[in-house]
This record gives sequence, C-alpha cells and structure tokens, in this order.
Amino acid sequence: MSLTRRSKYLASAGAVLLAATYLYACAPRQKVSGIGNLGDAASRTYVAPGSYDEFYFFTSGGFSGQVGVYGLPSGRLLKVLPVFSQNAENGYGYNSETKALLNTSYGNIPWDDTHHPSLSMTNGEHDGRWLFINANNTPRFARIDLAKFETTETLEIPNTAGNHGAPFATENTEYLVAATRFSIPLPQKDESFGDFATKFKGTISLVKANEFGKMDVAFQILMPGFDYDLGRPGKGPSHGWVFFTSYNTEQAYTKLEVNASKNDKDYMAAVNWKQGEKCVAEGKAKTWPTKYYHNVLDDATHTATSEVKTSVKMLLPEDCPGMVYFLPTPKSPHGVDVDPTGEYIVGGGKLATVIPVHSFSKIQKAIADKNFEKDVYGIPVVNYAASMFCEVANPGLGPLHNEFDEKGNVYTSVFISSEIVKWSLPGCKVLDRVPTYYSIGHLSVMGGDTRKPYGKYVVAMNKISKDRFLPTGPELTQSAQLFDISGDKMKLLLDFPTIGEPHYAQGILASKIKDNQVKFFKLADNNHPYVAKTEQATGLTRSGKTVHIKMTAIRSHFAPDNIDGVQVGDTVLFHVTNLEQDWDVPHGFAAIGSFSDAELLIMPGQTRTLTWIPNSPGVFPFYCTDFCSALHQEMQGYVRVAAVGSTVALSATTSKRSLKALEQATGSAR
Ligand code: RUQ
Ligand code: CUA
Repeated sequence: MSLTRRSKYLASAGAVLLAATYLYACAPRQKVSGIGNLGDAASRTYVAPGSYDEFYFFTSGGFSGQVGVYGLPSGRLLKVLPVFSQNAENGYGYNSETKALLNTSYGNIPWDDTHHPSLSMTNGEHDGRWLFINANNTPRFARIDLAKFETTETLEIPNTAGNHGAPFATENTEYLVAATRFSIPLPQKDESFGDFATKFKGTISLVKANEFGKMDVAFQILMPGFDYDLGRPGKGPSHGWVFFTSYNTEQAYTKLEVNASKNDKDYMAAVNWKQGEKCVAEGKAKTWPTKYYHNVLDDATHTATSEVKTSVKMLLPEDCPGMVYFLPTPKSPHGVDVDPTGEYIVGGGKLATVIPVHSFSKIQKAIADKNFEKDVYGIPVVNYAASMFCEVANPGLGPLHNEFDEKGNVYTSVFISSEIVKWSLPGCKVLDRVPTYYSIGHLSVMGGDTRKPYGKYVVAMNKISKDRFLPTGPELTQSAQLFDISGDKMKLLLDFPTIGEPHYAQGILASKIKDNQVKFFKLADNNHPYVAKTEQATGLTRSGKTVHIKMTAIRSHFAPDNIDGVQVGDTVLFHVTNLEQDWDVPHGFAAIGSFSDAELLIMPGQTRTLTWIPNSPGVFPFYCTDFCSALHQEMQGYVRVAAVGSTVALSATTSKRSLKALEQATGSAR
C-alpha cells in the first residue's frame, strides 16, 4: 500500500497515535505467526481437486463496485459479481438489457464504491436467498439473487450523502437500514458552511427488502447534522431496534481530523423502528417530495427497467416520541455490532482505549426511568453509566469492528495495533490476541452477525498487504487472512489476495446456496421483445436507420451467419438468443469495431443485445468469444455493409449445408 493511502488512515487516527501506528503496524514481519505446525495449517485449508469448500465467502470489492465470491477455507476465487460497476467479463452495465440497473437521479453511473455485503435473514439466520450491498458514493442498495449470482434490483436512497452505514438486514429481512455519513442541507439547497450546525441534517432510512422487485424506502428519520458511520439491527429481545454510531458530534465542517476528535464521547443512536412504523401508520410522517430511481431486472424479458419515485415519508424525532435515543459512546465510534443473544451492543472507537459494551436491558430500564443526561436537538441522551454493561480493558489501539462465534466469544479488529483481539461475553475479559498483516479493517466470522454463528474461522480484511505477496507494481494486492478459531488460541492458516478493497465480507454455509442454483434460463419462458426461440424465428427488420437482427446461438453456429443490406451509419442491433438448455454453456458475441457495448456474454435461454454502428463500407466479421465446443472457432459470421443509398436489400442466410455438417460435428463433440 502506498504511503499516501497509509497516511489517509493515519490522519484519521490523529497525530498522537501516529508513532504507535508505525511501531505496531510495521513491526518486523514474522513469516508465520500463531501456528505451531505449518503442515497442519496447510491441511486445514487444503480442499482437494474436485472437492468443494464448506463456505461461500462474499467480499465487498470496495472501490471496484463489485462483490468477490470465494470458497473457504481454500480462499479460491469463484466469481466476481458486478453490482455498482460495468463489468467487462459479462457485459453487465454495458448492454441495453442491464444498463438500467445503474440508473440514478444523477444519470447512469458506471462505477461506485461498495462497502458492506449483507445476507438476507430468516429468524436471525442467513437464509441463502439474497445478498445486499450498498453503493456509498451515490447512495444505493442492490439485491443479488443467490440462485443466479446476478444483480436483479437496485434502489437509490434519497436525502442521503455517503451511504456508508448500510445495508444491514433485520432479523427477517423486514428492512435494510441505512444512515447518512455526510450531513447535508435537507431538502438539498445552497447553504453556507457556517450554518452547518443549524441547516445540515442526517437521515436514517428503513428500506423494505423482503420481496423481489418491491424494494423501497419505507420511511426516513431526520437526524441532527452529525456523521453517522455504521449500523446494526437488534436480534431476539432487541429485534425492532437498530443502533447507529456517529462521529463528529462536534459538527465540524473543516479539518475534521482535529475538529471532530474533541469530544470524549460521541453518540450511538438507538432507534426503535417499530415505534417509527407506528408513527407512520398514525400519519405522523411528513411527505417530502424528492426523486429517486428503482431499477428491476425482469425475469421473463431478461431486461432491467427503471421507475422514478417522487416522495418519501419523513419522520421528525419530535413528532414520534420514544423512537430515537442517544447513547454516549467513546470516542469517535466506528463499528457497532450486536451479539447473537441480542443483549449486548458493542461499539468500536477509532480513538478509544476501551471497547464499550451497552446492555439492551439496561437501555430499556434507563428509558423507562427517564435516566437521561440531557437532550440533544430534542433527542434524549441516556446516562452513560445507565446503559453501559462493561468497558473491555486492554483491547489494543483503535478497535473497529466486532464479530461473534457460537461460544460467547467476541473478535475485535484493531486497526492501529494491527491485530485481532478475542474476548468473552459476558465476561468482558481479553482471552487471546493475534497479529494481522497489516492494518486490519473489518473482520468476519462465519455467520458472525447472526443469532447462530457457525464459528470455525475468522477472516481479517487488511488495508495493507506490503510484503505478503509477489509485488505487482505501484499497487499491491488487497489481502485477507484466514484464522482458525476452533481452539483457545487463534491460528493463522492462510493469506489470500482479494479483488478490490475488502471492506466487509460474510461467510455462509455452502449448503444453504449450492443446491438452489438456476442452471439455465428456460427458453420457453423468455419474453424478451426480440427473442428468437428457434432458428426459423430469426430475422431482420429495418425501421429507418435502425436494423434489428434477431439471431440465435447454439453450438457451434449463429443463425443467421451472413447478413446483407446494412448501410453505413445504420444502428444495427444484434439481439442474440442462446438456445442452449444446459448448464454452463454461455455463448459470446463480438462484432468488430463495436464501440458502445463491445461484447455480449449470453447465458443459456437468455437474450442480449449488441449495438453496432458501421462507419465505412466493407464486410465485417462477428464471432463467439466463449470457447463453447470443439468447433467454437468456427462459430462466426459476416455483415456486409454498403454505402448509404445502396439498393441491396436487407437479407440474411445461414448455409443449410454447412449447418448440417456443423450440427453433426458439434453433436459428436458434446
Ligand atoms: S467501515 S471505510 Cu465498513 Cu470500517 Cu467503511
Ligand atoms: Cu459459442 Cu464459442
């Protein structure tokens, strides 16, 4: 990692801790740490050829806008899923079928920053239906269907800037929660920086997510102008609540590294969303005009369309008493995590020297007793001592995030001292610590955010990989490290590189996903307006300067494969349907000089469209880009392009004779 990037992190930690950072984060490397026996580590992560990993592990791609899918414990990369980015591997976001998934009120955005994967839940356990993830820069949520490993729905979050504390799922995926990182004038307008404290606001959003195609903002809560960082819904007894950390309760708007680090404690917001629901039902929310996009990929047409929404329900805390409280929390808190029992709410403080643990039952009692220190913008602030269960001492420097195992242990990532600290709940005693290489951000225990963690492994997601891998120019690979947590002592098993920056990740038992896979799309159900379900149904039509070509692909030819009558400047739309009805037989399609969509990758039973605009006369080839059979290299064709005004009629042919030969050949090649 470059010094610039390193100094960004350091700056946030403040100058005082700088020396310590260098001392710890750059401590001389041990080759292997915490492992008694290397052979044992190797065998623990060895997944023999032909065998499967026990877990799927979904990593955020960070600034790549994607999601990485790994197998654990091997650390093998299985797939890169495009979400908030165009993807050159499968044409996502380039072709006209998927482009709309990137639509926003700001326009079509080809690339964003993803942070927190969140698996859908039933009864507080991962159910394997969907994975959600946020776009941080232009606030959005996405739904990834885990039967297809495909992004199928995106929703813009209005009245928000910096969609960081998101999208964490409640116990039955009733809601995904979100909070603004950057407070802004709301409704957005031109205000002076000096009016930050009075005119700038934050929001908390509750987003309906439990039904495909119906994702929407249920309601928003207008909050004081702090920076809200991360959130976690309650579980069990605390189900119905969600907790958000905030920093910059100083409400600084310049040089935050100094000006937002003054208060000894900031606040954690405790939000009773069931109370919010009630107030909305009683008509206490205001209707705020706004504009945001909802984009859905239709199952039958394989095409995404956009809908523009024009208002949200906004709740003001003063109109809904009992909905929002603040819990003082030391110091510039970052992570907040709720333990599997739902009783303990664990904060992380970037500049804290302890790990603060709030107790849900104590919070409830303090609220009932009105045990408040004061009000902040009309929101009651619970007495620190009244909600505090314990402060874990000796947690390392800069505790950030916590995950849980099935045995009552907590694993805390500690950024500045670059380690994982294991401690007990309710004991609040540090039990073990292990160094990470280097500068850990998030960490993830298998099932570690659920009511029933699987345990077994914790993965450290590190900000710096420095000398751990072969160098690759100015930017080194991002990295994760797998630790065994089955015994008393954590043991490092494996380093593995990751795609993009792995902010957070979630591991789920493979058995919850692998048997539900869609193997191909049913051709009979394909309702794309330009589908051709047989070669007889292919054809060409011209309307003005636009030429539609309905085309099919099957091992190993296109129909038609000779196209005549196209003219310079025509917009040629190749609608290619993959006729295969078998698992793992995509076909590719590329036409020379296609400058807008470039290529297609078409799944069995699916239709995709390539836009092609010839700018000179000639005869131009197209071909299949995915090695699909012994005669893949024969899977090709030509378009003949005449000058404007030519009298050559639009026509298409597929040579019957060669077709037969090819069918026989590919049949035997299968
Ligand atoms: S957080 S910088 Cu998930 Cu620790 Cu984003
Ligand atoms: Cu189809 Cu190669």
